[in-house]
Amino acid sequence: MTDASSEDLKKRSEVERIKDASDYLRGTLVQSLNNPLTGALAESDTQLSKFHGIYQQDDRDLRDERRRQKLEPHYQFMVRIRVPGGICTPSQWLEVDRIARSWCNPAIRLTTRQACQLHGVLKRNLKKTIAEINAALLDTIAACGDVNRNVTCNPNPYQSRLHEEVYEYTRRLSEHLAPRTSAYHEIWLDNELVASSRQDEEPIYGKHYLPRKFKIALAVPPSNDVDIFANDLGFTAIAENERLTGFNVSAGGGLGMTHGEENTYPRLADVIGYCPKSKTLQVAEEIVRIQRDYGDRINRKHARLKYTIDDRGVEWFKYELNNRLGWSLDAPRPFIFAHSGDRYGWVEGTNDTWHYTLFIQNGRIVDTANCLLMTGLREIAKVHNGDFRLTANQNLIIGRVSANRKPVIDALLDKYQLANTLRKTGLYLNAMACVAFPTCGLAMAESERYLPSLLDKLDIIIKEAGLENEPILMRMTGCPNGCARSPLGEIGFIGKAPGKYNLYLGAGFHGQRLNKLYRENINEEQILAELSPVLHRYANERKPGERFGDFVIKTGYVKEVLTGRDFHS
Ligand code: SRM
Ligand code: SF4
Repeated sequence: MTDASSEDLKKRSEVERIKDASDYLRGTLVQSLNNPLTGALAESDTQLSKFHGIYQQDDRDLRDERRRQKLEPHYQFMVRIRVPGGICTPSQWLEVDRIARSWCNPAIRLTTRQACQLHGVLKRNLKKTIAEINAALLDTIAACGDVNRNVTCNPNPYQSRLHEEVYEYTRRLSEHLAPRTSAYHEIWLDNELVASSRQDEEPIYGKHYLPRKFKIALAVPPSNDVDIFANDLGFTAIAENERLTGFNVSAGGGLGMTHGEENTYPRLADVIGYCPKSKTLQVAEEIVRIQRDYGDRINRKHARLKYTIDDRGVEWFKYELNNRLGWSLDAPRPFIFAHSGDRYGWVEGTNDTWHYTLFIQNGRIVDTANCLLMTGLREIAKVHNGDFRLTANQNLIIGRVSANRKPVIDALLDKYQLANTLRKTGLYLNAMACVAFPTCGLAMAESERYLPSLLDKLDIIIKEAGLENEPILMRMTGCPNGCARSPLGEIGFIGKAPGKYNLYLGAGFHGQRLNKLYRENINEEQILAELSPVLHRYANERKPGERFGDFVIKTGYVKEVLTGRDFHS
């Protein structure tokens, strides 16, 4: 339960004690920001700043050199901007672009949850960065921390009407579950009006918030590009005659684990029932409350909803939920997911509008000697009057382009050579890597900086095998936290140490099955040697339409994973 006696609190994790003493997420953040003697925050504030969307990091490439020079680490901050459902306006894009070039590393990082991150913000620039983000009518509160995070929703421009309805629920869920404390406005926006009407109540979360992060996704079948089953809570849209009637509810997904600790594992959510759309917020709120009351507050490695459900059972969970709702979820309705990737290039939507999906390698928007991606997108934003849609595969959709504006966008895509990537293989276009080095403090191996060169080598094998057009889902992460959803890759890599990865095979093409460990702790040479025969055999022996993930199970390379608890067995 969330209220804790001081005896209880002693048993709980350190983060629980920090939350308890934080006065609704205020802590000593103001003092930390004003301390000129260090580029860092006080340690307890580094936990609280996450709830405000801010991670303290240091440049890991510089760590050794700074240590040698007896300097403190090169502290800097990552700021995560919430973009519910991934939709923002061109003027918001221009603002984020400007802020990135003013106060951060001049790059925007699109994330696997349709948010965007700015890296390299120095402590002295944090306040203006956050204030300017808010001035653009975006925010960072609850982008991280033990609360509900950015709510994702597949952008599905080719099903615009249904998507619009589902997007509306995405927005409402995001607002409904946002923290109510006025700490954010007081600290970052100097909002005196808010300070005088200080808000200290958290009607949904209570003063200890949740035991751990909480994630919600909404999906519009047949697309599962949000990987709905990787979320604590999922709402799969059920429609009749293209109008939304309600949602199938899924609960208990999460992908993180710790190497060598088999009681931590990735788990896919169970579909537990159907709710009419009018009840969506109530269902979400009660599930959040169950997790608030029953989630593990002692061991943070065991604190996600997936463990609450596995420990007590799905039937207990359904009973508890129905009890709290005062009515029961219906039986789940039939639905079919067909894919979890993005559709590149132009797609026609409704009302004479068009949408262009652009491949962004690993979500990194930056100008390089070879490609002025950031500049090109800025120029597009200046003339675009539709929207931008961030996908959960780290790509970008230039959305709602009118037919007469299409040639203008085409000309800019051409000028900045942004569409060149469409000539890449199906493996290339379906690969994702998490951030990892140099900013992520938890990285054990390279990911974003390494995947492109590995892909160039794998592409040679892919072309030899004649698999250029075969979409194969490949995911790489620099550690087992799974930020690029590596346990859902038909080919998954999880970093173990510099240059060494575990290789997993056999996830489902539309996000319906976890993969399984195939080889442990291997280097690049071994990766290529291991994958080459499997890919060639797939090319020669697959049945029409057979997916790589299914093939490697059928041919015995790995066993099928049926539940999270099976993952390590
Ligand atoms: Fe993540 C922690 C980056 C999506 C599971 N994640 C981190 C941190 C903040 C590292 C840290 O705690 O110090 C990473 C910051 C790196 C950096 O330098 O920017 C980080 N996670 C990311 C992003 C940016 C990866 C990307 O390449 O796009 C994604 C941001 C999403 C967003 O906008 O909110 C991101 N993280 C995910 C996902 C995928 C998803 O949600 O669909 C997962 C797996 C699903 C899940 O939550 O189980 C994920 N991140 C984690 C975990 C493991 C959580 C667990 O339950 O075990 C951690 C570590 C933690 O929380 O202790 C983590
Ligand atoms: Fe960092 Fe690990 Fe997440 Fe990659 S998977 S961003 S290395 S926490």
